Amino acid sequence: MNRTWWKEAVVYQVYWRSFNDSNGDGMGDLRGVIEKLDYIASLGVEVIWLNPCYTSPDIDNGYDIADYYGIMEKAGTMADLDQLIESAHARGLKIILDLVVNHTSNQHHWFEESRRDQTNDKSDWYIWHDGEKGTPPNNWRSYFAPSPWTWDEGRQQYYFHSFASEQPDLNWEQPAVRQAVYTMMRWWIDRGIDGFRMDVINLIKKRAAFDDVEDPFDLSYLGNQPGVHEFLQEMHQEVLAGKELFTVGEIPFVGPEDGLLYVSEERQELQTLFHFEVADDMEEMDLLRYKQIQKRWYDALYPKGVASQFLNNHDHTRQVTRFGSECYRVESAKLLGLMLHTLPGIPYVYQGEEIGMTGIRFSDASLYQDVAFRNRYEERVAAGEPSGTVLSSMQLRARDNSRTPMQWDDSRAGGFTTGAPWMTVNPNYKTINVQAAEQDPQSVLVFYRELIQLRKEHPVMVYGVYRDLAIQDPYLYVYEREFEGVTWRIVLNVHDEQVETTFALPNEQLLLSNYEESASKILQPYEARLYQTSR
Ligand code: ISL
Repeated sequence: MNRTWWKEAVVYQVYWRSFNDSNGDGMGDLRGVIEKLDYIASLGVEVIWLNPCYTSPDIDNGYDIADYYGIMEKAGTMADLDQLIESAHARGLKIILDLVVNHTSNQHHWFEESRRDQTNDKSDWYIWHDGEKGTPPNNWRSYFAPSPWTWDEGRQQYYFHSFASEQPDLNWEQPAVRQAVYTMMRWWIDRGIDGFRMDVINLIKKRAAFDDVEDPFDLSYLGNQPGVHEFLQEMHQEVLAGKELFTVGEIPFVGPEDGLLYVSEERQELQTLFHFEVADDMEEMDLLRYKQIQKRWYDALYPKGVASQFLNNHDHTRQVTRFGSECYRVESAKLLGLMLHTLPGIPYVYQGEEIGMTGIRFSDASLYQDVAFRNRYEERVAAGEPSGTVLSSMQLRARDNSRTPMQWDDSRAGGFTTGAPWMTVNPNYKTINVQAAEQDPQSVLVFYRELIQLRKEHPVMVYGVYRDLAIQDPYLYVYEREFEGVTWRIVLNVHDEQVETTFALPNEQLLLSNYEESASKILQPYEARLYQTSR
């Protein structure tokens, strides 16, 4: 595998609306991100992934774009974004933007034109289907709605949407749509951005026929269809080839063999991907399964392509709460960080993860703002399920878990805003916040900085071959990485009780651990150790 800057990078994800509010309106904004660039740079990361800030009615927090060339008022102005890019570059940070081109907002002028009648220039820019009002063309579901079909009175037809009805899917079969997307991508590259995080990019190709399916709740019919690679290769040729960019595709419904087709270096599509075998499919930590997933992806991808490592983002509950332990918050936050940064692949840090922020359970359903939550909650309650049961069954995985504001200090609203925060601040901001973490040498934040620094100094962390040493062990995750004569051994007790092990190496060089005393053969709950065993 050849050495390249982006393989060595750590990506920091900024969900700007919950990051830092510069003008007191209660919502984070681009100027707020600029104010915190020194903080982001202090982590040692190389790349910022900025969630969508384009003009949008904001039904799905910016993933419903009405103008790809404009900036949402809540976020700021184009001048702010230009300044953000420039100020990031001045600090050696790169910026990638979300590319959301599976769908637009229903307020995009393309859709407004397309829905006018069946003969206009953009009539086939979206996916229209004949049918009878009240009887959708098939039995599919969408991610966010009981049916992916919405009836349009003007056209007297249904249109297709993989997400909410306000997010109609573009018709990628129409070459003019593809060209419009490529033109827009080039425009952003010329503006100075360093790449794209491509939203559900393998959904752009639809099934050849919209036939009924046996299990509508298994949404895999929405993505990864034959022909998707032709689109991505074309996009690569038209936009990406020969440029120093970083591209990561959000690719649901793929296993490792298919995954390789998207990221194999010789195929020239994307550089890396997010798959969902963990975030979507593994409810809570199941270590045996997690190890298998890591092994299968490593075996399939390396050395031809590069994986991504993440356990949370703006869609997925904070990792301490879901995959670690709030009782061992600091220990498990460090363990999960150490694991993600030493497994093969590019590590992503979602804002607040670096201080061990936790998820939240709202006791009242009305406090959840996410369209996915609201639509599903209402559907289930309307179907007769008791509201309390619905609420409690949805709390752990609700996307708003990760969308509460960043906790900067212990002042009102966690220092996020001087106004009324758009979303409830987690009350634990009094103790879990950046300011407190900066003053505590044992904090998760200090640990993350050490972890990220190690990556800069040790190519084994990026390029080392991966070997699982105890794949059958239900509590311990023990693996080695080896590169050019250097071997690292990572020993993790992914468990809330002590475990005795022969994998602990008292005489070896300990590079990092999350307990002060780590010479023993007994591993404490969520203890994590990183040894260098040979060089
Ligand atoms: O949110 C999920 C599960 O809780 C995911 O399955 C998610 O819906 C899916 O991964 C697609 O996510 C992306 O596209 C959506 C947007 O709402 C998400 O925020 C984005 O990350 C539609 O654009």
